[in-house]
Amino acid sequence: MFDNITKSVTSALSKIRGKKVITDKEITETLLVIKEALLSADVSIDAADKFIEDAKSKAIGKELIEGVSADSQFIASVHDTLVEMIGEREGGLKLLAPEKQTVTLLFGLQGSGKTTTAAKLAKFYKDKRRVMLVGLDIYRPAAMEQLETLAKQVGVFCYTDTKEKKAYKILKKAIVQAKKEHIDMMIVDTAGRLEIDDELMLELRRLLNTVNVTEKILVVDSTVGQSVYNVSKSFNDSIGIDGVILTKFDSGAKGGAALSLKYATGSEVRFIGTGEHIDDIDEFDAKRVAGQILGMGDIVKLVEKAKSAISEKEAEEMLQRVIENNFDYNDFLKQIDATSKMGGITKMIGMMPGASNIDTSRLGSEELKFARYKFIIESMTKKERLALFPLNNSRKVRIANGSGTSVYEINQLVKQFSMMKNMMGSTKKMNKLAKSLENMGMSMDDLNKLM
Ligand SMILES: Nc1nc2c(ncn2[C@@H]2O[C@H](COP(=O)(O)OP(=O)(O)OP(=O)(O)O)[C@@H](O)[C@H]2O)c(=O)[nH]1
Ligand SMILES: [Mg+2]
Repeated sequence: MFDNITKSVTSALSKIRGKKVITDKEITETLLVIKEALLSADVSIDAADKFIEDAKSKAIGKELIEGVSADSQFIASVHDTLVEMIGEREGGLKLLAPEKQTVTLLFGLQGSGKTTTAAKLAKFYKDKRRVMLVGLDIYRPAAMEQLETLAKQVGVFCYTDTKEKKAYKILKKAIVQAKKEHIDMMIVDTAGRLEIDDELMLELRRLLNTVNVTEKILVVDSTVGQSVYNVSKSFNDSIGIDGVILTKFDSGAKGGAALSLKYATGSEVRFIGTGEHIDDIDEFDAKRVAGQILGMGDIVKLVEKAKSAISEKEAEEMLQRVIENNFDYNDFLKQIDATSKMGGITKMIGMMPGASNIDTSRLGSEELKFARYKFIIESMTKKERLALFPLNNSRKVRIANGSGTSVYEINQLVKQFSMMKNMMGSTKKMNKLAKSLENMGMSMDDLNKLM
């Protein structure tokens, strides 16, 4: 979805790759190319200007950190500035402890995708929370039916009332029902209007006065270009918004709205709708998006990690996860990160249970492959990284585009990941892993406790 920006940015960055010293002129030139790319993706001019100013002040005249190359450091500072512009908050809705009920109010203009998004969110959270959808579109009985149908499809509770003519009364009754059903997450769909008018705002305010709303989330059609900012500002001025969901990212949006919404309105993007299907929703993670734009994974983490070895705590956690057979892509990523710190791939392969039969003469290319795997995993969503479901083709294509790799490489990664998971799962091999961890400085006592 940020393909064009990524293309221009990576080609600008390639000019400074591998340089020992980057001059101020080179910094300025590179940043100007990035600014152009942002503008052509519909990022607001103000945000693009601020980006240049901030990135310059971070990069020009700064001393180099020892042991980290000049180009990595510059890219890391560009990444930081991008994240500041896009948003620092993690995506997703605010969740309270289970059984503490949250009420998320969705609102927005007509046809922006509120009802569809409500159902997508229900599906997204239904494994973690007991979800109820609530329909408050009192103007169109068909809208309530639409929600009921979607709720059935997803398999969550749904509360609607086609006879009641006051939205806040329906909401009140829904709350009572939700208590009975021990619902801990209510997602409330409201009626849309062609334009922002007093009547709509009055109705929303009435709802806000009726119940304790956890978050007010605006749903905006991203294909309207720069008007995204106006719509968001109007709603924010009138009732205050906690976050935004941008829909229809699949229908030709250039991405700029997602990148500068926070700068323009102070509200952060939480999710992006990427199609009409119930699964077409992605949590919006600013750091991941920034990495994507720079054509690489999370470079900042890369720089940080280059400075610190894998901690004992991490090793311990990883072991525990292997014992519980929860090994996921995050752990795989940590393993890859740990390679460089533990004396390269040869040593790590020696430490991997059951991996001793790998042909070590091909290690050079293995090293490269692992670097690419890292980019792939960093382009996955949080949910995908948990490896709870197989990646379908459209996900693979998205990840391949985001990480500058190919579906073929993703398939290879999936294969290797499954192999590693299996190897690690067997208890016989566990002892070997325990030994390796001991080599890393964990005491046998710690291991015994864990095992
Ligand atoms: N391509 C695409 N279509 C979407 C997306 N989200 C919603 N839609 C479509 O947009 C249209 C309107 O969606 P609704 O969910 O009914 O919108 P709404 O905001 O509830 O509309 P009103 O209740 O009339 O105000 C439907 O045809 C949806 O399928 C998206 O992310 N991508
Ligand atoms: Mg609707």
